[in-house]
Amino acid sequence: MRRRLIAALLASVAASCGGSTTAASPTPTNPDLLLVPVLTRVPLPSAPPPTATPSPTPTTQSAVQTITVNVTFFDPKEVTIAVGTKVVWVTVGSGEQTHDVVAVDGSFRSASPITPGAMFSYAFEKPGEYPYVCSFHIREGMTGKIIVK
Ligand SMILES: [Cu+2]
Repeated sequence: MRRRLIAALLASVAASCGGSTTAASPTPTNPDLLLVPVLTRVPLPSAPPPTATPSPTPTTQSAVQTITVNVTFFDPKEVTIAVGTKVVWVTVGSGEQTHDVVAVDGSFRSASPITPGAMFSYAFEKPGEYPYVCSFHIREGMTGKIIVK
């Protein structure tokens, strides 16, 4: 009887003291982590200010007019340009299509056909109206007109 009481007391003492040594200490904090400076890129005072890249002054009216040579049509079909404007016909689509650009009055004429992916250009120096066709697709209505003013 007495031995049992002592054993019970010892057991309760051991339970109350043992196994709880680590819970009392707070989680360690590294003070250095809180003091790490945040590195940012600050431009040096002596650095020259960013220079504006020289760019050509935008012109209100482009001196180049592009016309797309599409499946069976020119896009845009009709354009009005200023004297001196260069018109560039650019072929698009598959290489199986053949096109050319032929002025009705004979004032300009591209290679026939234009190499697929290639382009043809002509500068219009005289005012007037210049209807033109694609000789391969004239039956499909593949015509256009340049109005030079
Ligand atoms: Cu054509």
